[in-house]
Amino acid sequence: MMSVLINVLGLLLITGIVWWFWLAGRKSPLQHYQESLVIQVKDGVYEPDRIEVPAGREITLSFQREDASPCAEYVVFSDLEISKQLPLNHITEVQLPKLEKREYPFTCQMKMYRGILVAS
Ligand SMILES: [Cu+2]
Repeated sequence: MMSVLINVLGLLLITGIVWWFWLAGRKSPLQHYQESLVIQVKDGVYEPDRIEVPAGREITLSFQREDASPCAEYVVFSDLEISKQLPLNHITEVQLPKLEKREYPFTCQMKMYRGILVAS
């Protein structure tokens, strides 16, 4: 009887893990860039975290950090060598240079927060 219970629990655990990774691997919808867009930084995610931006012209992204943990303190565009400090509960603008038509990841300094710019 006990072993049946343990098997059921094991099965539930595996299902839970698979479910978790399926959710984690799911892509959020692509958000079109507009100047009024403000990217929220909270609960471990950028919202939105996939943004379609125009290639070939300079744009400004706005970040609003609501996560007090040091993890969220910087946003880093490693391919562009841009790193910007985000004061808490504040909207911070990040100027980007002209982009090529490709994807540019942006993360926190520890890469827990992850987002992607799709320049097209
Ligand atoms: Cu972090």
